[in-house]
Amino acid sequence: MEQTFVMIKPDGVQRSLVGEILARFEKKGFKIVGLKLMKVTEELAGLHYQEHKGKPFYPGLIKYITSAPVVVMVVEGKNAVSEVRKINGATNPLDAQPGTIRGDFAQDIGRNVIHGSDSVESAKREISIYFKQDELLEYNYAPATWLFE
Ligand code: DAT
Ligand code: MG
Repeated sequence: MEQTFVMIKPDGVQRSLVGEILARFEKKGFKIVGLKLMKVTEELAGLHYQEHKGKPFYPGLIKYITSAPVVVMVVEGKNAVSEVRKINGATNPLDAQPGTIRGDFAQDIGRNVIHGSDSVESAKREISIYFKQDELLEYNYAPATWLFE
């Protein structure tokens, strides 16, 4: 099973979308392996978005992501990385299909509500930025019997 890193960004928390968004991942059958509310520091934001350093939108992105609490989680499931990105929708909400999180809840690329890792390697890197090992739980996920043949 694959794990990926997901963040409900400050706008998602402020707009009271945490329950709605969590429900989408739960209903898909993803196992939640780690989950917490936290404030992203400048240092963590710099590590997370290092690939975007120097781009015109970078300062605004850092200001946004550090502006208020976020919810971070690690979810596990079949092809979790790409499946989560499908559920999230296109980066620019204007391109995101209805039925996706960004398509349903966002309008602006600078306030696009949710983050999901773009590859298994990115997921590993991002999980290690936001979670300590003992915050990731191993447990028996009862629905698995009914999710997988
Ligand atoms: P994604 O979040 O879909 O992985 P990304 O990694 O290319 O997208 O960019 C990270 C975040 O940066 C994205 O969620 C929103 C912001 N961003 C990206 N491109 C942008 C742009 N052209 N203008 C403003 N913000 C942008
Ligand atoms: Mg990205």
